[in-house]
Amino acid sequence: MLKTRNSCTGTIAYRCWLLIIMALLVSLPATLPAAVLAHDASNDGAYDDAFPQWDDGDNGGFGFTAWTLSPFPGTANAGFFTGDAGQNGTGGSSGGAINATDGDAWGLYANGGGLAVAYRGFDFNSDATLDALPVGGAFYILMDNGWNDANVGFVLRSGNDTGNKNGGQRLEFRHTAGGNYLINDNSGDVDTGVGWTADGLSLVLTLTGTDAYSMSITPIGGMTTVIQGNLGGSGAINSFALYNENAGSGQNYDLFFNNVSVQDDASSSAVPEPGVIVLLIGGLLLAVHGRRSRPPISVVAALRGS
Ligand SMILES: [Ca+2]
Ligand SMILES: [Ca+2]
Ligand SMILES: [Ca+2]
Ligand SMILES: [Ca+2]
Repeated sequence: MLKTRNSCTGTIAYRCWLLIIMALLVSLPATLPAAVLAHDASNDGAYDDAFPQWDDGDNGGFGFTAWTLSPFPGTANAGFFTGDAGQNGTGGSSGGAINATDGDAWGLYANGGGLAVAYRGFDFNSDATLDALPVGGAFYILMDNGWNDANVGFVLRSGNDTGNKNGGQRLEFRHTAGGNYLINDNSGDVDTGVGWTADGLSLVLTLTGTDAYSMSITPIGGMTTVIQGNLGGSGAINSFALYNENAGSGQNYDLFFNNVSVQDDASSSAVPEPGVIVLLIGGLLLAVHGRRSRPPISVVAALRGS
């Protein structure tokens, strides 16, 4: 009768198994923070040139395609600039917390029936083709609207249709005159319960499934509201459109954004908790101690949790 042979039998078995366990521990993935796939803010050098500073074709930061601004150059009824987000909404003294370190944010104005839309795609690897927000990943942006007689907000989209802000729409966040902030998803308009503010909002959209999202809405200095739902439309989220649709005339009606970012999934690169590792080591030692005559497959089984 043939006897099973392997390299971990005999008097050196214990030391041999310990070496295997150490090798397994070394091979555990390292702790990695969530990767920032794309980021830009109004203090980038792309927005420090001549008025209006924020220009069609600007491409500050990284991980995005260049901006398409419409209309550009701006008209009396719609356009773009950089400015102090503390100057809208309450006669010139609202919160300016979303300003970058150089004291400004991206601004959009629209009145007299005008519409200003800033389009941008995700291009994490800079190959000029759009890249998808991964499941588990998140889109971050700061928004500060002032007085509003119509609609202001942004749209997360599939494809970067620069002729229609709602083209490829998967989710829209907006403020409509006289109401709370709304999310438009596959169920239509969802009232977030968050009321108008001219002091700015921090917004995070996390893709929790191919068609599912969780959105955190935090008025600057206030409580966070979380809304969960399903996306409308179809296709990967790979672009966004910021818009001011006829909010009104004058600086009190200006709309601002800043600090737009995309991050991947923090949990996908997480390592087991220390307690889990201790249990894993303990389990392996027990398995080795009690089953030293077994072939190495028993260790693989132990790792699989059997
Ligand atoms: Ca600036
Ligand atoms: Ca510029
Ligand atoms: Ca403000
Ligand atoms: Ca790309």
